[in-house]
Amino acid sequence: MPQVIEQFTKLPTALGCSPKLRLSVSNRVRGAPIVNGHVVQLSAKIRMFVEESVALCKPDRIHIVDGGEEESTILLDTLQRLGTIQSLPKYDNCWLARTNPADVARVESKTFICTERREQAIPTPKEGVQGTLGNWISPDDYDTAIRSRFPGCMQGRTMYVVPFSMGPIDSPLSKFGIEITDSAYVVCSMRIMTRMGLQVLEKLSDNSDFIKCLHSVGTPLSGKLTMPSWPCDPERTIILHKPAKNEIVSYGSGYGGNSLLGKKCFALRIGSTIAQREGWLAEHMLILGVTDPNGVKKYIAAAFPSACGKTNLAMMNPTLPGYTMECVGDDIAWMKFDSKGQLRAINPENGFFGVAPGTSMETNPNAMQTVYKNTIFTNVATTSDGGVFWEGMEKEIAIDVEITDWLGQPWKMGESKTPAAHPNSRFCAPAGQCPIIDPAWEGKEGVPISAILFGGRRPEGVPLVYEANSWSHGVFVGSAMRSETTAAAEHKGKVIMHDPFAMRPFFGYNFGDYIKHWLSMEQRAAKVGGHMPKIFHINWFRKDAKGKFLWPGFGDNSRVIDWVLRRVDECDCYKDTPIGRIPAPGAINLEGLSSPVNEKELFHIPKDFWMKEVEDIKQYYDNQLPHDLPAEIAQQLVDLKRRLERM
Ligand code: OXD
Ligand code: MN
Repeated sequence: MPQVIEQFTKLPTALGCSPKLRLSVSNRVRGAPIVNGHVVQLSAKIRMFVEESVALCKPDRIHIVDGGEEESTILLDTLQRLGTIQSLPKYDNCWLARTNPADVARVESKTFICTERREQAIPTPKEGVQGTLGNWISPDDYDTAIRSRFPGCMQGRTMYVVPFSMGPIDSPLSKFGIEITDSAYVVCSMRIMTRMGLQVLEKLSDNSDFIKCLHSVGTPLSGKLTMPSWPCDPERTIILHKPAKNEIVSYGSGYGGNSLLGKKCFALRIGSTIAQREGWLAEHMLILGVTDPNGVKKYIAAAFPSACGKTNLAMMNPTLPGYTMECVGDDIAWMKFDSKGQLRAINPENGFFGVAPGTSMETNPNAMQTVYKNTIFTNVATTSDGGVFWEGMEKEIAIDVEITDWLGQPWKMGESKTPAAHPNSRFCAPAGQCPIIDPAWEGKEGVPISAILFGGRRPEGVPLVYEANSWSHGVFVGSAMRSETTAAAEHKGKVIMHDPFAMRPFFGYNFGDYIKHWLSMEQRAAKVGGHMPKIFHINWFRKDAKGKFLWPGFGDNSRVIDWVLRRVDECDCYKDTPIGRIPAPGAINLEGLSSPVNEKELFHIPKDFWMKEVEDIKQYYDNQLPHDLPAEIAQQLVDLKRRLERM
């Protein structure tokens, strides 16, 4: 529904500078009045960024985001009046946003990395083959893309200046950013997903560098008196990254991954390029703390492609008696060696931007308990008692409630043919509300990582778990990862896609160089007297001949984690196979499982399947990385084939 023009927000000017100084300096940038905050709060570098952005985007007014409660209330109120969000009275401070149906997911085809030379950003595929490891844009085209979209794009609207930190503000592993955006939805979501506001401005007051993030939904008002409730410009959406300048520019989409620029754009794409330069890892990984029955605590990091149950694993309630699991993060890990050579991880985020469908009291009670306060839902269905609904919650709503689908249409369980919630609908909730949040989740030094897990949805052939024989074998396993596709991006249908390191949509630089960087970590660790964690591959999704899952999953995945951690302690509970080490018969603790599992089938390694897998991986490397594959990884594939032939 079209609504009234965006509000001129009247907020108390935030403190942080002397009142005298504030009075003596005009509170405008290039003529645009600052309606919240004061120009003297901006460091010279931030001010220059704001000036350039104002000159380009021509907003009517500027709002320097302070991150406070009062500001949040006013912004939510503004969004409500615009019709962008509606309140969910069943819960405490929860909101639902319904997007334009053309703006519902990350758009990988419109996401680019800008470097001088193409091969710095993406591998050169074999001639005639379409590259699938990211998109490159030249500096000239980058400038043209901006010039043809941004001039005047914020006319009639408010430009928000969002200072944010990826990682706990005082951690040496954290990095700061400034997101300039014309979306109040983005500001409210960034408040949940990052540490946002005046503390960050204070940190940057020494004029230190930050990641520049410029975002516009691309809907200037220019004379119009109304604005759509979900402003966007899907036809011209583009998401640009320039690692050499630590710069992100996003236009046309208000949806999460495209507009909350701290997440995929900064923490992964730009983050991975910084990590390569500085010798650490920025990864698409959850971080989980595991305490065993003896009270010994270890942390694992795990990479899964989007919507493969990462959030469920990150918040698992273990079924194995005596175990406790605690969540540090569900999506991204930044990992660096400490002075003793121990790899330590922080979760750079402050919230969860989780896929809603499939999340329920059965599959992830901790997530469900996290989302019923201070949460912004996007594209889920609503219930007539003021709550939310999505596929998977069928047993959790009263029978007599009426459901309205994500498009605002009446929806009937068992009758309607379309999903009630969009398959990529989300909850955006503060991580600190998770009942099993790890006590060390905001620790400055990060948590020590003992094991790295790779995984994916593999209905056939891939065992429940196997361990890599060495660091370089593990890196090979990560590079060869494949999974059934999901709804998190624009792909259609279920196909098994290569998603190396679960990073395919998120590499900030050439994947061949990324593999080399991973390989180099072993030597870096050795130099400071440390060693790399063991690497494992897991697959909760193997099916039997009738298409039934062979493994119960969820809390019972703790049984696999138990084996993984015993292997970290070098327990002799494994069996060598051509693909790696699998649990010795009986080594996985299956006691107390609600129904028996077919261990033999779960760990069966069919030679034909794996010979075909080797061929597929070879073809993938030949097609996608004909010039960029490190020799060590090519050798790993040759060795795997040789081991399989001897089977
Ligand atoms: C996500 C994704 O949103 O991986 O986390 O797509
Ligand atoms: Mn993700």
